[in-house]
Amino acid sequence: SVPFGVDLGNDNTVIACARNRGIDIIVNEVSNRSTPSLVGFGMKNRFIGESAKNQQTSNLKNTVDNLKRILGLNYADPDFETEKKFFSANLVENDAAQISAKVRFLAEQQEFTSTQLTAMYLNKIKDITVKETKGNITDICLSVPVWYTEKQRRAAADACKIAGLNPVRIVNEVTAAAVGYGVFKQNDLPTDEAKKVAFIDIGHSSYQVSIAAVKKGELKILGSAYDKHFGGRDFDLAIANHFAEEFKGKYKIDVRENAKAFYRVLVASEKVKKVLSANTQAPINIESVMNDVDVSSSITREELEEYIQPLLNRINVPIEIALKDAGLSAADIDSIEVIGGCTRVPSLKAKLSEIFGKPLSTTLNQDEAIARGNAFICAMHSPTLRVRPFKFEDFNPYSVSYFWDKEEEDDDHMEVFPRGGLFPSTKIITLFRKGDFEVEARYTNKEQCPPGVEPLIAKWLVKGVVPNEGEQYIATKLKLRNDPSGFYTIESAHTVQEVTVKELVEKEATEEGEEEAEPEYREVKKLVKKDELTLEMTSAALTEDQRNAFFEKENNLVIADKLVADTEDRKNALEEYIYELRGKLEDQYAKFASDAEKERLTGLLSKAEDWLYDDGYDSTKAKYIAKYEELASIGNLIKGRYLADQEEKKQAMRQKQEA
Ligand code: ATP
Ligand code: K
Ligand code: MG
Repeated sequence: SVPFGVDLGNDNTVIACARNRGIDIIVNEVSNRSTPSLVGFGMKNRFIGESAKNQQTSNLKNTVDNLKRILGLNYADPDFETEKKFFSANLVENDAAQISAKVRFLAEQQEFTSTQLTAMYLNKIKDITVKETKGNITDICLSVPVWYTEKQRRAAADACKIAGLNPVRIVNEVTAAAVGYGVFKQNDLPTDEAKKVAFIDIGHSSYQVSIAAVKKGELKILGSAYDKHFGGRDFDLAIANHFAEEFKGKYKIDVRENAKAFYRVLVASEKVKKVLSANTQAPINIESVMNDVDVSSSITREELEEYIQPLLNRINVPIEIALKDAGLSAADIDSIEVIGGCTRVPSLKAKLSEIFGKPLSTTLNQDEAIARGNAFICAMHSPTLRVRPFKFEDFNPYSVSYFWDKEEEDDDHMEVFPRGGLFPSTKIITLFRKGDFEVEARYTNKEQCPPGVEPLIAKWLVKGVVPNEGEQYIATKLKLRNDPSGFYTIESAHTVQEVTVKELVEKEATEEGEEEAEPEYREVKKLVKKDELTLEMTSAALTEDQRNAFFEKENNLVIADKLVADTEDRKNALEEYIYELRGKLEDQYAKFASDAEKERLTGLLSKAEDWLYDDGYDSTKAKYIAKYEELASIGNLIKGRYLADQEEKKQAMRQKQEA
């Protein structure tokens, strides 16, 4: 499998693969280095990525964007209240108390869960990569926001699996960029005292900052923080709201009352925002935005700054939290690396620079750094590829405790992975048990987590516990792990028992010539593994059955979409052939067909053309092929004569030259 890294952005997704001794960005079907992150549903097929973006304005209700904001989120989560305003599709609560989109697809109402929607999108991303690399794409390193909870990480992993991908690692976005920095800048990094780097990513929907200690060959994330609702889309909305107000007075229309009109203002606002990153003023013109009214206006950079002031006023907050976690002050930071599309906004850059009292660095490609880091991490996990060794540890953002039914122990729980610890990390605990038992992992403090997060992370039934005869309890060892993907798990469990073993007593080396002393043994008590225990986990992940059902459904949708695309291709080929043959019949083929043939073929061509606009407008792939072949059987006969004549002329010419 080609190491495959995906930066699933809320706005656009970037793909990287490790190839040719380096990391390449994979371009999509229209040669773009990033692909819009959305899925649309139509009468016949789905639209994913570029094609979804192209139909968005005309199919708002059946187009779902902002995928990563609803992935793994509960419908009742207070965050969803904030999110709703960014969606044009109808979002409903599903059986799992999570979010599904209710769309019109294939002429009926259908629902797809946020995990399915993300899987559809990832499957398209995989398809783009397979086409571009011609390689086998199976293993993926997918990045997610640092604020993703266990539930959302599980949903991200499930989405990969439904798309036929094997998530070798789920990694935090900023961490992936930092790893890329550590690897690609290897030779400029110190070997003794670590360089302190602040990595700041402000994208379409959120803002994340991580403080890292980077050395040659290794990296530690010392602190991470975020603002879940701070990104380009908030800027777009602020601009759009300003224009909506202005148009109300100026044109007596309320674009907010019309979803399509407001969406078009939003799209125009994003363009204006981008123009203002390089210019101090930008025009906006939308034809017939609603009620046949054309609107036009303009905005200055100062005005934009005014509208985004509430955001800019809190830009310091995540930085302060992350610095505090890292035990550092702004002055300790050696370098500030900014990434994400939104960091192109001049006022935002100025503010960041002011906070640190230093100019910003742009060593990293702000759009591609995360994807590149992911591809490198995926390559690290590849059994066949050898990459430069690089060690990185991430910051655990939420304290997690494990709970059990108290028996012999003093406590019934333990905080195992505290906030601020590094992961991956392992801790072994011993419990004294009479038989099978349950363990739960829970977030210790709800306040540390985004609001709305349920405390329970996962639970396990530990099976196979049998005390020794005559004993009430047996020591049970659990290997608890905050794994490389940030999941809180129990990796393995076993019981131990005390056995008495004979151990050789080591003696002073005997002098040469002295008689060999008899080996001496003593009896010692030792703890050895008794039984390996089985762990039955209930986590936020889908059950295998659920996942398999989604996987199958997704495969069927892919097959159906492919049939629609192939049918469309065959139809286009037929249409083109009709025009081509008709033209040639009057031109280069004219003298190679008899009048009777011409009449017959012209008749057939007209008939085929009429059919295409009538019964054949929406026909099957087989019928398009059959029609094509019917025409080609006569067309090829005439073409054959024409080609033979061409060949004869060529030969004649050659003979003439040779003579
Ligand atoms: P997220 O990281 O939040 O999931 P994302 O990764 O898709 O989202 P990015 O690709 O980092 O986001 O950035 C996209 C955002 O950057 C969009 O809001 C876009 O309008 C904005 N953007 C892109 N270019 C510019 C520019 N020149 N000036 C201002 N904003 C820009
Ligand atoms: K992006
Ligand atoms: Mg991003």
